[in-house]
Amino acid sequence: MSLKLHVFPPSPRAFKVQAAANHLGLDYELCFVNLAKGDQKRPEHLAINPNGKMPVLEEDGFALWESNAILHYLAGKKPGSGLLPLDERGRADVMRWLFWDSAHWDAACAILVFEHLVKPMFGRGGADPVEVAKGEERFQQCAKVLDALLKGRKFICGDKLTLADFSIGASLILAEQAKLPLVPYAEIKRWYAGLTALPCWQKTLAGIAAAG
Ligand SMILES: N[C@@H](CCC(=O)N[C@@H](CS)C(=O)NCC(=O)O)C(=O)O
Repeated sequence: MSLKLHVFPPSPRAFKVQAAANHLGLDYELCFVNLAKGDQKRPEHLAINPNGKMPVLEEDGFALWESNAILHYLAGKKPGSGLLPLDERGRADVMRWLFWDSAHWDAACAILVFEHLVKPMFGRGGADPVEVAKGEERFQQCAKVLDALLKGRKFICGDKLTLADFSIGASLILAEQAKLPLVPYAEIKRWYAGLTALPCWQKTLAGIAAAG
């Protein structure tokens, strides 16, 4: 199989690329990057991502890192799927949300994932209250924008599922463990419930559970 996804499955950034590939019906080989064992810093991994991070897509000598760039590449394999609209404004709208994810949403969620989940999991001490407060403030700023946008909408870019939903929805797979302060955001919870009902979402979650 020529398409490979190098992932640590429990991570939202790994989840989004697998869920999108599953939705698109693409065949891929899952290459497990064990972050707990430092696989991401081994020479063979640094050769495909000098940042020493996952996810990484590899295909016929082409290596691509950054989860949102990977989503874009995957959608390009099935141009009719609608995940990346063909009209210029539709595409730009999706790209806007992918950039927003990288710059703001993922960045805010990552602080809380690190403090509440990664630290206890890897024995790196207790949560730092200053970091938690910073993460919660940034999360709330983003969540207000997203919640307001989602009023009267099924998906982030309108009636149709796009890459934006995979990119932004993925962080919520850890909402409980990372203590993301979602309680006031009814629209986000409604939208996310819709994503969790998608067969690709279920399949990807099942894969994480099976990987232990
Ligand atoms: N912006 C990157 C972030 C990638 C990233 O930070 N991955 C983390 C796990 S979610 C990682 O591999 N960390 C391992 C390390 O830093 O040693 C993306 O979206 O792909």
